[in-house]
Amino acid sequence: MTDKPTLDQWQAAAAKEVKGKNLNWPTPEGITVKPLYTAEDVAEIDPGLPGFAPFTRGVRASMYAGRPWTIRQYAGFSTAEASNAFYRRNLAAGQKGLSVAFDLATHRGYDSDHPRVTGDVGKAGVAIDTIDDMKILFDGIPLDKMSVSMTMNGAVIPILAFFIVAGEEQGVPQELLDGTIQNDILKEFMVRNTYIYPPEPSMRIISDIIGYTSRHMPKFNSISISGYHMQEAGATQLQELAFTIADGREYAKAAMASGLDLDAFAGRLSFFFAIGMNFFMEVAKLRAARKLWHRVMTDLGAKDERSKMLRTHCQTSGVSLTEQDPYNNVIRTTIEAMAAMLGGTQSLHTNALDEAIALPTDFSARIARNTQIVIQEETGMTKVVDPLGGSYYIESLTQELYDKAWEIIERVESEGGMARAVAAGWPKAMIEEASAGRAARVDMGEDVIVGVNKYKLAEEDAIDILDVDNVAVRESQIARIRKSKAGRDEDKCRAALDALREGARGTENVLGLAVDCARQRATLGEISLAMEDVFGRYGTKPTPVSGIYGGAHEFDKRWQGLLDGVGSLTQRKGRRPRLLVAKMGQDGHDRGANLVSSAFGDLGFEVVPGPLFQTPKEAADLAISSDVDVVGASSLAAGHKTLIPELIGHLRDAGRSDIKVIAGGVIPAQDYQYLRDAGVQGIFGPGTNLVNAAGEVLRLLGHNMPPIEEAAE
Ligand code: MLC
Ligand code: 5AD
Repeated sequence: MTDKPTLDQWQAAAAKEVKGKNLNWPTPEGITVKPLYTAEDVAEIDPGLPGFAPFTRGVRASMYAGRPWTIRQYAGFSTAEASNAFYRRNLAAGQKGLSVAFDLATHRGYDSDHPRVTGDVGKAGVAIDTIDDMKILFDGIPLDKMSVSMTMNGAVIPILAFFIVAGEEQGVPQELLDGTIQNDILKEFMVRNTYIYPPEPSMRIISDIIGYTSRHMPKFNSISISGYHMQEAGATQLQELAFTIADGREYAKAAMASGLDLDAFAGRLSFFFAIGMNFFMEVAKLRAARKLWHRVMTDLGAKDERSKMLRTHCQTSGVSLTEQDPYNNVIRTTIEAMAAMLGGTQSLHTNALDEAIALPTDFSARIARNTQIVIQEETGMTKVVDPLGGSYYIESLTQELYDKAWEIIERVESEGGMARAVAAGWPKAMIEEASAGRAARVDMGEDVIVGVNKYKLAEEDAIDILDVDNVAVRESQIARIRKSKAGRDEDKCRAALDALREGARGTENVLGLAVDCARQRATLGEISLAMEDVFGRYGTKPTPVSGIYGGAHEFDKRWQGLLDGVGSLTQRKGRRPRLLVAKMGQDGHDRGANLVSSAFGDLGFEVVPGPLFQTPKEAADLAISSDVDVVGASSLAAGHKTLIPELIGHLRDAGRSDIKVIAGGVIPAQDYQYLRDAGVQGIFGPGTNLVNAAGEVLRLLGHNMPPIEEAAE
């Protein structure tokens, strides 16, 4: 009989196989993943049982063996009619819950007829201006049977009020409404940017909603505390985990400070995480999240076990998907969906293969939905609860993430909580640094993305995409606003809005007052404005990080070539080249804009990081007053065909056609010619290598830049 091999023997055998190469994997989370985990790694770890505290293995005893997670696809575009028809088709084909995506005008509290939103209406989601739109959105969908999630944070008061009144007018009392409102403002200030009011009144709105729903809507989840957007903005999974739990703690504390009993509302706090490509890390993240939340709620004094259960929705990662060779996205999404379910999610959205280019079509939505249906109904994977429980690697990684996240949560706590940390700006800065590091690793080929920086196709096939005619949608919305206003009692409507304004000034629950406004046919813009009169509208200036992207390229010859190019342009002009990074319309996705600002700043450009939400005229004025050489318009929310040509028109009218305009972001190839005809001189789609893009910009500015590939040799 031979002795059992020891760990030392394994170590020697492995080292011999790889000739001494270090097999440890340092992850962006600061975790050193080893090539092997054994019983020794988990000797101290007891993950417990599913359905029991601290819920590491899941919040339900039977989990998917009892009831599978909810297939809940996030969707919305164009008008309420078009979105309603899309929802009904999806439900007939096996989707189980609804999840509404609103357009950016709605998010930011503007009616479709507002001059600031001409490029945004119906584009990134559905346009909702009045209670009549909301009723059409759910036409034929019984709100006492279907659970509905609504992703809304800025205009959360009018939207929730419309939802309640839509239920009422369908014959469903609010007690029976089942669903979730995102209502998570802290991450908006950090990464998503669809806020309206300053932080303090925004936090009060959240407490008002938690108070109202805990009293009147027992089945409704009052908040969806979201890490998703942090990961999309470039956060590591550890950052996403820690800041999300810290956000949850902050909301619970704020609601308690407003006089609510913790156990009266905590059972309806819910969560939302992104699931990216680091498969095991994502599984461990969800397990660690449940354990962390149990600790946080116990510390805050929760008595009811339901209050300590972290229930979550997940969405596969948008940022992990590519425009290039987009069929690979089906594979990526399948892997991510498996991580979400093995991590024990309650509800899941799987992204469509055209994610990096446009909103889903019926075709791409079908594949995305069927990804979940196939896992649920063909694989047997749902039959066993927490099947990865007990895996040496998973248990050890869960514990490591838990410990590291707890350190960050304690730092947040010691500095006065998450609202303070967000105001101080360090979580956002940490995320932007992680994002710049990741972009540099991708651009240098260290992190592989198939079809983008390795195994590239010689030629890409165009795919059919959904294109929304925002001009037509805007016209039909304006007609409906007019009709809705014509049919209302103006005096009653004004009185309800006045009462809301007064309530906002005082301490009355603003949601209750907004429900009265909705009953009187006040529009979303009017309800938002009544509160804006009291709270004000919030704005921030972007502050791009410096040194990270450039630092990572220090020894890259191509980077050196670019630095030389910027140097000679500077000499020739007598000043450094100047770039305005412009964000127009209500599109708050600023990851791309921040990256471009950082990278060009590191190259020696003078970068003017434009404020969010500019009109084309404001962006043109800023370009002229800053005397820039080039404007880079970053567009991730489909407004490019309206906004960028308008910007060019304003520059031309001012006699400054010499200022060059380039465009970047989520711009489908189908739109390139349209933009070129409008005068755009360079277009950089998703997955653009910033080093190559910078070379093109230098050439555009008249520098005789050799092609980047040659420079690399
Ligand atoms: C579940 N149930 C069970 C069970 N499993 N009962 C017995 N045995 C089992 N095994 C019960 C639950 O207790 C619950 O009842 C009911 O079934 C429903 O299950 P659930 O697990 O609560 O699922 P669901 O209703 O889908 O709720 C999931 C959620 C919720 C709690 C995470 O908050 C949610 O749906 N969130 C979705 C958020 C979302 O879609 N966001 C999109 C963001 S997109 P009971 O009575 O206990 O409730 C975005 C992009 C962008 O943000 O930026 O624009
Ligand atoms: N319909 C479907 N998916 C959407 N997303 C955003 N808007 C919509 C919409 N209207 C998805 C994308 C994006 C994430 C924030 O949500 O996957 O990455």
